[in-house]
Amino acid sequence: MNAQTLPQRRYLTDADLGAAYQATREYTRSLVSTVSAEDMTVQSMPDASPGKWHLAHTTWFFETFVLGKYLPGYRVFDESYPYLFNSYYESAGPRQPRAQRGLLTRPSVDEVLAYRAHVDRHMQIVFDCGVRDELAALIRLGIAHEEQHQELIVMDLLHLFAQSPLKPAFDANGAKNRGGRRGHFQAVAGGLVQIGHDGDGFAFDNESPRHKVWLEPFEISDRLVTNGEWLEFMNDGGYARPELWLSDGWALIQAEGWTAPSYWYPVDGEWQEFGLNGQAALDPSMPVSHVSFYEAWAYARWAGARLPTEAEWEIAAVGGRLQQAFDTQWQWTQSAYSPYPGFREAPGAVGEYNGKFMINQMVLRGGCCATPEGHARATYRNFFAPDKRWQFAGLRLARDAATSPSKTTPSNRWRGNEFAQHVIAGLSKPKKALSPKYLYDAEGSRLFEEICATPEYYVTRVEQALLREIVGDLVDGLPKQAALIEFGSGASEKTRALLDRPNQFSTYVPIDMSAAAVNDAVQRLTRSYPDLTVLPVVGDFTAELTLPKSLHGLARVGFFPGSTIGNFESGEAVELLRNMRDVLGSGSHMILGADLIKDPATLLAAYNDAAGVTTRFIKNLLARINRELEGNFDLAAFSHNSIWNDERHRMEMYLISKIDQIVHAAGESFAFKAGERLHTENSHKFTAVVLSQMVRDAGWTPDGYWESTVQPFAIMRLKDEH
Ligand code: SAH
Ligand code: AVI
Repeated sequence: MNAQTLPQRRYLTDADLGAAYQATREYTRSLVSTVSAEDMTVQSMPDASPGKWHLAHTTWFFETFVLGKYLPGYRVFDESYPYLFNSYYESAGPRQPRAQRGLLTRPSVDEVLAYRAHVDRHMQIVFDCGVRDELAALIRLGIAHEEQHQELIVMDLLHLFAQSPLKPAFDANGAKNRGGRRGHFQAVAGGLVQIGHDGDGFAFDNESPRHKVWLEPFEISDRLVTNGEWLEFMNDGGYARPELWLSDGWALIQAEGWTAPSYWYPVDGEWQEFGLNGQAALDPSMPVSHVSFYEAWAYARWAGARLPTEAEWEIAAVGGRLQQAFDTQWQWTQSAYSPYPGFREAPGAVGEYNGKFMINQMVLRGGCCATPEGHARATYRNFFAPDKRWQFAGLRLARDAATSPSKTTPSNRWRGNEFAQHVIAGLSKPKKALSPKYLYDAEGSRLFEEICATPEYYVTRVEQALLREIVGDLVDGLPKQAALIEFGSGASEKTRALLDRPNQFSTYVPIDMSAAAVNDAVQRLTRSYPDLTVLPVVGDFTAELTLPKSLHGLARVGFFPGSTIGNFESGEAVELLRNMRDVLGSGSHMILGADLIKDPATLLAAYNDAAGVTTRFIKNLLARINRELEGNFDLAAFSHNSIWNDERHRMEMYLISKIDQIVHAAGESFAFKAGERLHTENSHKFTAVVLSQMVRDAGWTPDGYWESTVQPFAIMRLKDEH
C-alpha cells in the first residue's frame, strides 16, 4: 500500500459556498437518520453532548454569527435558543451549563429540525444576495465548525451506546477502518523546515502562521499502533508498571482503575471491543483506538520509542511517509497545544473559537474514521486534554534517529545472535523454514503445555499412561541410584512416573533450551522430591553438551520422551541419538518415547486442535521474532495449517502468508507472497521396525519395547554395550 495522499484542499468559491453549506447540513441530518429521539436527548457524560444539542448548536452558530449580523431584519427562531445552544462564546451571552445539556428534554428533536429548516431558509436568502469576502470566510468557518460537530455526534453517540447494556451498533463509517500490518519506522532527515497553514484554502486560525522549526533527524512509523501490539503491552504489565507512566497518568489510571483502552471488555477470558459496528472480538490487526494521551505515552515508552512532535508529524505527512494518517484514528503527539509564534486570534466573537483553549491540552494530528471527507489536512491541529479518550484517538511511534537501533549496521548488531542468524538464513531460503527449537521461549513452553491439555493432542496423555503402566518392568533393567538425564524436559511432568520409584534415581538432570520451563520444573520437583539432587542445564541438546561434573561415578540413564525425536529428520535423529550415547557414556541406558503411525484423522486433529492452541503456539514463533529481533510480523496476516505427509510419515506444520507482504526482522527485509508457506516443524511418526533400525544406527542396543493399546505409541529401553 502506498503512503496516504494528502487530502485535497477545498477551494470553495463564493458560488460553491451555497452548495457546500447545503451538503454539510444534509450530511449532519443523515448522520442521525437511524437514531431515535431518545438516543438524541441523553447526555452520557459532561464532555459529550446529546445529538439533538449538536443539531441545534451548529444551527445557532449560523444564526448568531451570520444571520444575526449580516441579514438585515432577521428575527431569531426562538428567543430561548441562544441560551440553550451557545456552547462557550462568552461574547455571545450566557448559556446552559455544559454538563446539563442532557436535561433539555425540550425543545423536541422535531422542533430542533424545524429550527434547522428555518435557518437554512434564511441562509439561502444570504446566498441569493451574494456573499462578500468577510461573510464568505465566516460561512466557511461555520461549515468547518459543523463538520467538527459531525464527528462529535458520532463520538458522543458511541460513548452513549457503550453505556447501554444492549451495546447498539451506530454503524456510521465504521467499516472505513481497516486493519493491516504493523508499522515500519521511516527515516526523516529533519533540518530547518516550515510548518503551518500557508494561506491557501481554508484553515482554522490555530494552524497559522506558517513558521520555521528545527527538527533533529528522526524516525516515524508509517502506520498506527495496532490492538495486537497494545495487547503485548498489556500482557507485559503495561498498566501495572509505574516507571512507564507520567506521574499524572499513573495517578489517573489508579483512580479510574484503567487496565485497557476504552470500550475494551473482557468476555470469557478474551477481549472484545465496542465500536461503531457494535461489539465484537478484538481484531489485533486494527489500530488501537480510544486511548488517552497518558496511555499513548506509556505505550511509546514501553516500545522504546516516543510520540512524534506535531512538527515531525506534519513534515512526515507532507513528505508522503504516513499511512492511516487522515481516516483511521487521530494520533496523539507529544506537543502541547500552544500558539504558533506570531499567532493572532481571529477578530470578533469567533476569536474565541480556538485560542482560548491553548492550555492543558495535547495536539492530535491527522483525522479519523468519523472525520467527514475533506475536513482534515496536514496542518490541522486537533486537541484534547490528556486524560480524554472518548474521541477516536490512537498513536503512531517516533524515535530519535541518533539513538535508533537502525543506525547501527544490522550485520554488526545481530552478528552474535544465534536466533537472528537462524531467522535471517531460514527466511532467505526459497522454501522458508525455521527450526522448531525456537518455538520454546517462555510463552512457547507455556503454550506447549496448553497443547498437551487439548482433547485432540493424545501424545502426552498416551505416553504418560503407558509409562505409569510399564514403569515396574521398565526400571527393572536399570541400575539403582542412577542419574536420570532428560533431553527436552519441558515441564518434567512425565518424569514423575520414573522419579516416584523409590531408590531408583538419586539425581535428575533436566536439559532444555527454555530457561523458564526448566526453572518452573525445578521448583516444583524440589518440593515433591526433597531427597533428589536436581542439576538443571539450560541449553541446546543438539549442540555440544557437557553434563554437570558431579554426575561423576553415577550410572546414567537418558530419558527422551514426548516423541521429540520425531521433530528431527531421520539423519539428524540418528546423529542426535549417537551424541546422546556419547554424552551419557559407556554402559549407559536410555528411555525413548516415540509416536507411531496411526490414522491421519487422529493426527490431523491433534495438530490442528479446534481451540486454536497449536496455531497460537506456532504463531508465537513470529511473536518471538518481533519481541527479540525487532521484527514486525503481523500475526493476523498469517494462518496456520498442519498436514499429513503420507510419503514421509510425518505431520508438517506451516504458517501461510495471507497476503503479499514485506516483513522486517533482525535488520533485514523478507518478502512473502500471498499463499507462501513458512515451514516451522515436522513431527515424524514411526513404526517399531523403523525405530529399531534408527537406534541401532546410532549405536544403541534395544533392550525392551512397550506399546500403548490406547493409541499406537512406543517406549523403548536402550543400552550402550560399547
Ligand atoms: N519432555 C516433555 C516436553 C516435550 S516438548 C514432554 O514429553 O512432555 C519438547 C521440549 O524440548 C520443549 O520443552 C523444548 O523447549 C525442548 N527442546 C526442543 N528442542 C531443543 C533443543 N534443541 N535443545 C534443548 N531443548 C529443546
Ligand atoms: C514437542 N513435540 C514432540 C511436539 C510434537 O508433537 O511434535 C510439538 C508439537 N507441535 C505441535 N504440536 C505439538
